[in-house]
Parts: sequence; structure tokens; C-alpha cells
Amino acid sequence: MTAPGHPATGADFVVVANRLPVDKKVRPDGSVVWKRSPGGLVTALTPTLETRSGAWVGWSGSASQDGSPEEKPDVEGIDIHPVPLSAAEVEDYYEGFSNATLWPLFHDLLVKPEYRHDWWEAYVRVNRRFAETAASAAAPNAMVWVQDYQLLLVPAMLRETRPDLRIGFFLHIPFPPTELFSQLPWRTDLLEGLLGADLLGFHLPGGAENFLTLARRLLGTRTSNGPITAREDFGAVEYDGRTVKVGSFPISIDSADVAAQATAAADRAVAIRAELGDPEVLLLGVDRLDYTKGIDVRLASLERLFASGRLDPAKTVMVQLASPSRERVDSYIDMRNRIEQMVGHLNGKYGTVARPPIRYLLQPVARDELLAYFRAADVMLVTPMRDGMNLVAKEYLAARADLGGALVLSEFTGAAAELGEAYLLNPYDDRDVDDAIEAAVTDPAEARRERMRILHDQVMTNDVDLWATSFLDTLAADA
Ligand code: GDG
Repeated sequence: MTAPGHPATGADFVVVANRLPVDKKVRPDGSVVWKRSPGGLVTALTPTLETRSGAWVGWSGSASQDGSPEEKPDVEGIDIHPVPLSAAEVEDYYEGFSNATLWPLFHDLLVKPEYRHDWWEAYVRVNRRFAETAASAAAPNAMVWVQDYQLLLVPAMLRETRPDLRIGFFLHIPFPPTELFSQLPWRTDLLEGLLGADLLGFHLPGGAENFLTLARRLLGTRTSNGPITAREDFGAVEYDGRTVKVGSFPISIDSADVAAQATAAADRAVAIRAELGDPEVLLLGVDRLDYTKGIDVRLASLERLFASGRLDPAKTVMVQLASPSRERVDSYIDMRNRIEQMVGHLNGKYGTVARPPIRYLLQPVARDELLAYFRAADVMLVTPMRDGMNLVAKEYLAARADLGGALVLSEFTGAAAELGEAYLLNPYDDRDVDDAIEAAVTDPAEARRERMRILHDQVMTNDVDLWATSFLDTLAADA
């Protein structure tokens, strides 16, 4: 079936994501340069995009002058369709509704979400713009893959004008229980937005189950007083005369590439340890500076471990690489202040002038340098309060082809479901955090190596290609 108004030509495979796989930089003289941003999603989808005449719909990352059309960057193998956002839309749709409403609500209310109708209106308007751009980019019967919480309304908006398309949606963050989702004044609109898809993917079965329960409760309730009927079995929702498949697809990384690059960085890893004064124990944290990541959890634990003598601050260095994120959102500013105070306190109390135990960087680090840090670290600290998956944990494991190192991992990450041999901890339990970090530092080398062997193999086998292929095969299969 084809819809009226769709283009005669276009792409057979369209990715719709908040961000393009390129960043737009405006030079001081006003000229524009585009830089390819090699994220995991781009890497995962590039082969499909290239073999299928692919297009990518997304925002460039910088606000446009109102009304001026975006120019189209030239990226090899991908037809790029920029979606312009005004400065006000960046504030209301991106920083507001996406990152001060949905993000905290979907991450267990770690900060209080704000429910503002003006933000919602911008979210609807911008989602419609993404849907229209995708509709104009897609060939008849094309496959469209919509990504993440910024675009929850796009599947239904797209189906409205292009019922011929096969539409998939993947959520990169946790999907909350009904009790939390129901706080949203626009809960039914958002649910119906998602149900425009043919396939909805979550990282974990728990997210898929939460979604199915929500669909049953919210739409089932409306059956009595409206035309909408919902009936679902595990794994599918019957909605509007269609079957929407619901499944879990744990995302991963380009494991072979990470392993090869980290092995190539082995000399740099030795140099990093030397620069740090060759500590006996090197602990590492790598995160976007986000309150979900539990950077404060690991710093508070170090304070207790130093104070009790279980770790010796003279022999220990912790490197925390934090990349700045959402810097104009209030809760991020508060978080950053708190972390920086903790770092200052720990260094003031347990360091010497020549040797502070905590080294903290608030800037993005080049990819090859990051991999050298992974290779150098004795213990990787991944302690989120809540995280959809956490790719840093998987990158660390892939980087350790030498089977050195140890992973400390919060049970509240999606990654923990697959990585049972890590030193797992409950970030809400101080003692558990302290015990896990101490064990990862002091366990016999042979025991640590055996865990790493299993974990490294797990990540090498389950890579991002498997993730993309299993999602797209399920989307392509008959309903
Ligand atoms: C969302 C979900 C889910 C970080 N600092 C630097 C840097 N990074 C890279 C890491 C990793 C990526 O950024 C972060 O990915 P995460 O998965 O850890 O976290 P989110 O950004 O919150 O991602 C998450 C993910 O989506 C995918 O579905 O796993 O749960 O929240 O690749 O290496 N890279 C460089 N310099 C840095 O300083 N080059």
C-alpha cells in the first residue's frame, strides 16, 4: 500500500534521531563546517545505510536563525536531512521537555520532573517537523527507524501521512513503570505516539513488560468510553487494527574495533600510568556529567574507604573523565557543583600537594586517549543510579583483550543483566558499594582474570551489529 503525497523516489532505509551523525560548527567568519561524529549508532547503522540507499534525519546540534533553511552537508553514503531548531525550541523541546521532563521521569525520578504545557507544545511541534522530514525522505514502502525519547510522537505522526512505511522505534533509556509514566499530563498522547510503530524495542525485557502493562492499563481503561481498544499478549499490542510488536534488544558496541584500537594504545596506557606517578591502584570513571551516572556514589565510597584505611590514598589514584552535558539545565549545574566539591574535599583531606588522589577532567577526551585509559585502569567504576544500558562498561571490557583489569558495575544499569561476572553492586547501599570496590581492588589476580575472560568474551560475541541486525530482521518479518 502507498500513501498519497509521498515522493516517487527517496531512501529505502531512514534513521530518525535527535542528532545527525555530523556536528555543525560555525566558524568566527560565519562559514560552516560539518564534522562527522563517530557515535555507536552511526557505526552500527553505516553498513545498512550504505547498502540500502539510506537517509538520516536529525538536528545539527546548533540553533538556526528563525526561518532560514538548513544547508545539507555532504556525507559519504548517507543522505543527510537536517531538521532546524530555533533557539527557543532548543530550550523548550530539548533542554525542557526531553531533558527536564522525560529524562528524570524515565530515570526513577532522580530529580523532580517539570511538567510544563509550553514545553509540551514545543515537543509536539518539533516531533511533527521530524516526522514531516522523514516522510519526505522515505521511498514508498521504506523502512524507518526512529530513535529515543526525544521523538516518542514521531511513529504515529509518520503513520498518519505514510501508512505504507514500516516503522520501528528503539528507546535508549529505561522505560518506567506505569505508576511513574502516569504522572505525565500527556501520557495517552505519548503512548499513542509510540503505538504508531510496527516494532517497539527496549534494552531489557523489564522495559518491554512495563510498556505492555501501560498499554493495557491506559488504553484498556479507555475502551469503555471511546473507540480505542487494546488487547495485548506478551510481546505484542493489538491496536487500531494492527499488531505492534514489543521486544528487548540490548544494544552493544563495535567490539572488534574497540579491542583493536585499545591494543594499539598499549604503549600510551603505560605512559598514562607513569604520568600519574605509577600508582599501585588506578581506578577510572568515564561518564557524561549526568546525575544518573552515580559519580557521587563512587566518590563518597572512596572517602569511606580512605577514612577507614581499607584503601591507601598514597597508593591509589582515581581518574574521573567527565564530559560536559546539558550544561544549561539546572539539575546538571547542581550536580556538577556537588561533584566538584567532593573532588576538592577528597584531595584536600587525603592528598599531598604533589599527589592528589583524585584527578578530575571536565572536558571530552579524544577516542584513542579514552581507550588508552581503559587499557591502563586496574578497576573501572560504573556506578549509575539508573542507566538504560551503559556502553562505557562494554567498551572497557572489549578494550581488555589482555584480560587485565576489573569491572565494578551497578545493578541498576541495563548492562548488568548480561554481565553477571562483574563486581555488581547496589548503588543505594553504601556497604555494598564499598565491598564491591574493595574486592575488585584486592581479589587475587587469577580470580580477576577469570572474571575478565568471561566478560570480555561476552562483549566480543554480542556486538552492535548483532543488535542492529536482530532489530531490523524483526521489523522486516511479517507481523
Ligand atoms: C544513552 C543511555 C545507553 C563519554 N565520554 C567521552 C566519550 N564518551 C562516550 C563513551 C560511550 C558514550 O559516550 C556514552 O554512552 P553511555 O551508554 O555510557 O551513556 P549515555 O550517553 O547516557 O547513552 C545509555 C546509550 O544511550 C546507548 O543506547 O547505553 O544507557 O543513557 O560510548 O565512550 N567519548 C569520547 N570522549 C569522552 O570524553 N571520545
